[in-house]
Amino acid sequence: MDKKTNFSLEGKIALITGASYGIGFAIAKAMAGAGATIVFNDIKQELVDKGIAAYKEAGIDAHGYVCDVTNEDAVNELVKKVESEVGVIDILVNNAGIIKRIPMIEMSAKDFRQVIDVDLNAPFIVSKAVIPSMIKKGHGKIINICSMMSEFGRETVSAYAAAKGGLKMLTRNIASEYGEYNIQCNGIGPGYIATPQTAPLREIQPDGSRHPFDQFIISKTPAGRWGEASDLGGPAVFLASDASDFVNGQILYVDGGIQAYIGKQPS
Ligand code: NAP
Ligand code: GCO
Repeated sequence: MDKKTNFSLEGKIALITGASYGIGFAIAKAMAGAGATIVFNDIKQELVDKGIAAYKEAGIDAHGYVCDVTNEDAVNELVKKVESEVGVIDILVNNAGIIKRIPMIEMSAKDFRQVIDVDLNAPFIVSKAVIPSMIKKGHGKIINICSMMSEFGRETVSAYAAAKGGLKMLTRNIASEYGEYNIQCNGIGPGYIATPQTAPLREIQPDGSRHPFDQFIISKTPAGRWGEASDLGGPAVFLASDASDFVNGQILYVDGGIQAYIGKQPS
């Protein structure tokens, strides 16, 4: 098999942060399907347990750990534990993330900082913790889960857009600084995906109609649908595989074409 068309992840260990459910879970499932050993973390033991059960149900023997990715000591502890119990991490997916939808002038600095902490500081902390072993091993893949808000703003998501815009540039900087060690760092920019994070934007209205934002996204997406978390699995496997060894510092948008489309005229 020519290395450049090798999409297999056999023999590779992948850490996906915040992957008990949602996009992280879907990416982990796809990577397991390509042969990777899955390691994931979540903040609460009960969620880690639920995640392990869900992976088992999917036929995956995942390794789950409790860890708050904003806590540098806890992250360093996690990486040490994983290296001794599972092995050196070949693939890191910085997936854990939160959003707070608050008009900016009503948002407290505390809330703003919390979003930046999880969505930007944590990918820095976890990447910093895994890169030294990747350098020793002679290869590594880092995939940061960015967002359309790495490119666009919208009402009420100032902290999230600032974090995801920063995450795009952190991705490019890691690519620049560590490319010489055969470490590739890229981003995936999902469009609007149906997960718990976007559930409030899809709530059925009291009159039984779709949420106005739901209708807006449908009109802006050529495929006329929200993305599913599973739509991100293939792109993630590609960026985690040997086949993407010369792809570095890129953000791969998986948005169903929203960014290419002016939008359907309202009927
Ligand atoms: P989600 O359903 O809210 O899941 C987020 C996950 O991150 C949860 O497992 C959560 O655990 C975990 N997490 C949050 N804070 C953490 C922390 N400090 N330490 C460890 N784990 C933490 O979100 P999602 O929709 O799957 O999104 C996953 C990623 O994709 C996020 O980075 C998000 O910004 C990004 N994204 C989502 C969309 C979308 O449309 N859904 C689009 C673009 C980008 P808890 O349940 O314990 O909080
Ligand atoms: C929002 C949504 C978005 C999506 C995603 C789009 O409130 O606009 O939550 O931010 O989560 O990031 O790519």
